[in-house]
Amino acid sequence: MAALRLILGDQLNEQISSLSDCDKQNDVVLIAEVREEATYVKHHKKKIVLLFSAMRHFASQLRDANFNVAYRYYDDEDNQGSLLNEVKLALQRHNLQHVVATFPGEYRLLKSMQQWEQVLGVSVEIRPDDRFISTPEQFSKWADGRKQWRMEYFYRDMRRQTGLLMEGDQPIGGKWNFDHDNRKSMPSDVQPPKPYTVEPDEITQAVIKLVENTFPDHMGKATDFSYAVTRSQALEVAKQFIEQRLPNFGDYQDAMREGDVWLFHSHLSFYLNSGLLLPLEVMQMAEQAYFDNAAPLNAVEGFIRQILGWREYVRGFYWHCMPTLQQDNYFEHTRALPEFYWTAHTNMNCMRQCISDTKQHAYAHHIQRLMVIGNFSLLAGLDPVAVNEWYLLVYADAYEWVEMPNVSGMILFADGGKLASKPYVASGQYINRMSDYCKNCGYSVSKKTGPKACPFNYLYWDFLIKHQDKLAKNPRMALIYKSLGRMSEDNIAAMQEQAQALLSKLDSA
Ligand code: FAD
Ligand code: DLZ
Ligand code: SF4
Repeated sequence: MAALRLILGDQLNEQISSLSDCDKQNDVVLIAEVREEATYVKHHKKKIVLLFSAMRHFASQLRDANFNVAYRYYDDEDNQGSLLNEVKLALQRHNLQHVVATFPGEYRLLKSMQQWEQVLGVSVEIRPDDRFISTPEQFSKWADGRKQWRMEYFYRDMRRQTGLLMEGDQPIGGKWNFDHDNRKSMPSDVQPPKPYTVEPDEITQAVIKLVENTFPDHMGKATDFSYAVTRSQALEVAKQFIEQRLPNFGDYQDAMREGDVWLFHSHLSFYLNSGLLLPLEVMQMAEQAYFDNAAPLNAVEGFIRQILGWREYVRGFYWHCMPTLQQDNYFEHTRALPEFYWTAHTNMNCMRQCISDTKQHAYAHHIQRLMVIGNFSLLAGLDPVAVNEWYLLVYADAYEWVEMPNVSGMILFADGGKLASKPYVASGQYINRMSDYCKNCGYSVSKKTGPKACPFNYLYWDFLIKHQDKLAKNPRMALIYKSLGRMSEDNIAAMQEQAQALLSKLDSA
């Protein structure tokens, strides 16, 4: 039976399962820019440019390969505004009775697609998304059999399954994990290479105009957009990463530097998550660099761990824990986001830098997301729903399957410790060790109380005191609570008072 083949904005790859047996003569491939997907949160302008431009380029790539493509532009007069209604219209126009789609990346969309058979009166086949190495069922089976879901053990299974960096059933180098050699701070004379940029072509320029005019109140600017929008450009980003950055990836994975958001990271999440690149091919490129002696094992293993470990793990975690994950709020936090999450106007230089980078690029690297913005979000008791919404809209690589486990699980501990064995909280000392932010800050990182004291310091201790009932029994927190026990009552009272004053100021602003 001839079929309508639906390709979502984050499924832009010719190998996607919904295209696998496409009849180029009779089937129609639908790609649709729609208001519902572009506005269910106010995505950063660069994220919309990235997707719409990549969708338009992908449609043209499919046409060149003789697929019959129905492309729906955002400003088509009869644009239906939602995927459901675009599918409905395409079925009518092309007289089709069957839809083939690939499993989407968000729960809300899956639930909607699961109703389509009933609503549209046609057959709808939702195929697995085999760009991922593991399946949601595989994760659930793995998780159901154990008390703790530690990424490390899931990752080892993935290494065995793929054979990546394996010698028989043993890890190459005799260890699964080289983190001990990683995570150095970055000396000031180390100069990361310049990031790859692409001059916008006519298609991208038209999208930039559309986005600036249509979404004026969304975050950021579209006019200085320079990301890859085709598979060949994305492959060039990957190639340059492997050649220029991968050798230092492990060493400086956790480092932060004022004025440089790109450092030695890969910047591949935009392309992995939208389909322009496939995770397995990128990991194989990195593994080959190790075999060619072009990158050391600590860097290559560290990079592969991020994709084969974390990326696969969070996707399995998301589907296993939804829909309850979106309501989880272990610490019962309810504070609204401070205004500076939108403006970056704050005296805390680390927050100012990380939020400015985010606004400018729709990107921040992992440690900025985790140990600066994430750390503050937990210490300040921000509402998990509001924090999730912020992270989903500000980053160009954000889709709920990857954003929500990182936010509710990794940074907020809102899941009560299913993903992380302890909350990722730290005082200003950590930020000072891993960055140069504190040098240009109005606060003093060495002070715990007083007008110049670093807010991360007193918020950190205040958080630990407030949540002692929930955290003190955790063996991984024992040392910290021991230090707290050695502090004088006066010192504790002063920090609590100062934390309360700052939090009240946030509430009243
Ligand atoms: P690199 O540092 O070069 O890492 C290589 C790849 O590993 C990334 O491209 C990504 O695909 C994968 N990866 C690394 N860490 C993670 C992780 N924790 N979870 C899943 N994949 C990972 N990543 C997203 O892709 N989308 C998100 O919406 C997102 N939200 C995040 C929110 C928070 C609070 C935190 C702490 C992390 C989030 N991450 C998210 C994970 C990570 O920060 C980004 O994948 C990474 O910064 C992307 O930049 P990069 O491609 O240069 O990554
Ligand atoms: C993120 C996004 C945006 C901004 N716009 C579209 C769109 O117009 N059409 C589309 O098919 N997909 C879009 N997407 C990606 C979807 O939101 C994504 O497929 C779901 O969130 C599931 O991951
Ligand atoms: Fe951030 Fe504190 Fe350092 Fe200022 S002193 S940059 S607030 S950690």
